[in-house]
Parts: sequence; structure tokens; C-alpha cells
Amino acid sequence: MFSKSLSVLLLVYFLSDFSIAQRNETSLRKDYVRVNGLQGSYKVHATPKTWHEAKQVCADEDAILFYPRNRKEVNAAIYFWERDHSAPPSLWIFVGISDIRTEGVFETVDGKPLSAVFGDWSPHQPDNWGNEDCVQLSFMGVINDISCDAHFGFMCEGRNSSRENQASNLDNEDGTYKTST
Ligand SMILES: [Ca+2]
Ligand SMILES: [Ca+2]
Repeated sequence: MFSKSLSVLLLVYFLSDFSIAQRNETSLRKDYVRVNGLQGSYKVHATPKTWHEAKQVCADEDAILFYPRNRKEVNAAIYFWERDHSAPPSLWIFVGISDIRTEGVFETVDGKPLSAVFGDWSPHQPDNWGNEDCVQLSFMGVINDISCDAHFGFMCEGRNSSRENQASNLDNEDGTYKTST
């Protein structure tokens, strides 16, 4: 546990060195920010909502309820919360993954199987305890199934197919970092 905590802290430290790209596209709201090396534009919603409410808030902003595709996007989420909200490592947020359609079959809000995205479960999860169909992410870097009617903060992500002009500080899919040369 100690080494995991330490690695999260180190990754947050490294991420804090990232430049936030000012976005120019007209397709997303100005309050979404990009991180060099990541695909999307992100916005933190700190006010706790139910999973369905959170999904709707993002849809209303022409975005989707954020889910991490890999470890580096987990780190990006931690970075955004730390930057704006001093989020403790114990924080959980809702992410855009559920097994609402078919019990036990988790998929993203845009239809990807869990196997295609970040899927590091907390120990003994998912357990569907009392019928849990929505997924939350811990800033310790694990996910858990939880009631969709619980209330948590969340992030929205605007996905942009254009990856030009994005630096590659975070190039490795496993979330490790290339050293500058
Ligand atoms: Ca379930
Ligand atoms: Ca659970």
C-alpha cells in the first residue's frame, strides 16, 4: 500500500509539471482544458451527483462522463482534482462505466467493454453488493462498483480526434513517463 501511495504522489508531482494547453476548438466549452499528451479535454464537477445525473450533466455540455482508458488518464484525473480541489487520496469519483445493461458485464458510456479501458478493481470487487451497477474510481487508482444512486463528484471529457500539436510527456500506455532528452 505504501509503494502504491508513493507512486501516486510521484505521478501527481510529475503531472504537475504538465503544460495545460489552451483550447481553441469551438466544439467544446471554454471551461474544458486539455493536457498535453492526452486525447481529451476535461472538466471537474466537484458537486456530488448520482451517476445518471452526472452522465446528463456531461451530455448537456456535449461531453461524456469521464472514464480512464489507461493508467495515465487516472493520473490526469488526479492531477485535475489536486490542482483545483486539494483532493485527498481517499477520494472516489463516478466514472462512465456501468453494468446497467447486463449484470456483471461492465461497459463504458460509449459502449466499450471494460477490457478495452482501465479496469483495475479494488480487492474483492466488483461484488454487486445490494445491487451496484455503477463504477467509481479511487484516487488510489482502483475502481469499485457502487449504487448508481450514491452521490459523488465526477469529470466530463470532451473527446477530440485531433491530436496535432499535443506534446508527448505521457507517451507510455502504462502511465510511465519518458524522460526528456
Ligand atoms: Ca452490478
Ligand atoms: Ca462494490
